[in-house]
Amino acid sequence: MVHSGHTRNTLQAAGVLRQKERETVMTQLNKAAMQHNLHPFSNNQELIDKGVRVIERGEGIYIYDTDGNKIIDGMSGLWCTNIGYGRTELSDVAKAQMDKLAYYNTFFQTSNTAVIALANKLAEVTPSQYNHVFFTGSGSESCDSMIRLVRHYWRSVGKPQKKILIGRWNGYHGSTIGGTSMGGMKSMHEQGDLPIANITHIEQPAYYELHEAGETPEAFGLKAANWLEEKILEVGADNVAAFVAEPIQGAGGVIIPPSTYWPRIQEICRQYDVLIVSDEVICGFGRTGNWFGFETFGFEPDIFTFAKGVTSGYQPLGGVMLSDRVAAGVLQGGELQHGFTYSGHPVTSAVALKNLEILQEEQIVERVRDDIAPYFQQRWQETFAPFAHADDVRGCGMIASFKVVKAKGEPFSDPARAGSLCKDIFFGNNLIFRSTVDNIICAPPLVITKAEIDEMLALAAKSLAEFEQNVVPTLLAEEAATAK
Ligand code: PXG
Repeated sequence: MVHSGHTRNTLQAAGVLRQKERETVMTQLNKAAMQHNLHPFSNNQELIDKGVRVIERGEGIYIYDTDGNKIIDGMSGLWCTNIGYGRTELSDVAKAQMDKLAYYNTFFQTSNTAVIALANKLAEVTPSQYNHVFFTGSGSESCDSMIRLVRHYWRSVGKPQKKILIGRWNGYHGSTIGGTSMGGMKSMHEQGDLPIANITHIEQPAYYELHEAGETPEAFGLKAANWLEEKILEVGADNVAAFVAEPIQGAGGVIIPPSTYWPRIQEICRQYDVLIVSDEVICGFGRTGNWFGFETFGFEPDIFTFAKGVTSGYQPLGGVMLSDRVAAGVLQGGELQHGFTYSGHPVTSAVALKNLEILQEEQIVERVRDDIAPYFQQRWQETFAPFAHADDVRGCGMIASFKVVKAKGEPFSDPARAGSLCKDIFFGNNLIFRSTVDNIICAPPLVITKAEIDEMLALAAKSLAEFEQNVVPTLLAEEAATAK
């Protein structure tokens, strides 16, 4: 995470970029990082000159870089290290499994003991109607597999014309061709001639951005859900296969739908015989205070995708979980023409199983729901609501966000730049939060303690005060100059 040229100049002008950071940015290792490796979602040309931070080690909620900085990881890596760093139980089972059987596949009438145990465990920790899982290596592969399974299901049950999947603008379902198409990131669609055929999108349930004056969140939630009905009627219910959405949009900027949204979505999908797909890649495995986001928001998907938290990021693994209804359709559909070399990999499966056992044995999900998330959310509100340049202070479970704004209710004219400058200050203070447009986002490991929450939020408050003091005046002056 390196400052863009423009950002860097502003920070230097504002005296914010730390001497230490300037000195460490271009160590040999940082330069080497960019020599042969193209980085995801990065301006790789810019990074060649500016270097990157090289992370070497992790313990609990902390990571350490090669310059010796101790950094609070307020993002659980990329929303995935749910049980925190450094749990040697997971490396122990990985080694034991590699020593015993490093690889075998689940194609052509074979299986392995690790994947059998993991599939059983997933059937156990999910509500009773989910008993079949297809394994992949990532969230993106899960979303691609989901698209194929949805269409295969409708073909198998004699409705092959049901092909259209409806997603949401600004949703994120990964970076493969199917995942990018299903997602609603227009800048991603532009790089690759996407979406593919028979995928369409509706507007997101973003109350702050889209509500009308005087509209309550509950009324807005119903209106936003009804956009789905309008789309189904527009393209014809007989053609619609599924509605695909994250319970809370994560990468899209922590869009938490009003309580009325998901129940109405479920009603609409049942009425028009449209499958509900919940993308649980971020919300799954305890993040929202239940095992799955759909439990928090009160709906029952026909299919859900998962990845990230299933292994706490210790190994790359994802999957698609089918309800009994969908599984029955898929099972009657003949040979499944789909699969990855690493579907049901024994090592990733063994690590996932241990991770799920830890979540269960240490009652981490219950602790999030009853104790640590309520504390985190209360402290989040207390910390950021008083700031003049923070608005829409919000959260759910162990996800929280606020917007950096010109004034309450009034965004900066270049909101993405303001968000990025703010996040850079946090990063300079050895605290990793993420920014999406003007949303500052935090999703720490679920095992964070109350003392660590206090430490993290004290550092965050100090960083936001620095942003208000040192950067906001520059941004306001720039806005004033452009307005003239
Ligand atoms: N679905 C959802 C809901 C996701 O959040 C994916 C699918 C794709 O998963 P893989 O494992 O293929 O990356 C994701 C991934 C961010 C960020 O900065 C979010 C994700 C990945 C990278 C960065 O918010 N989510």
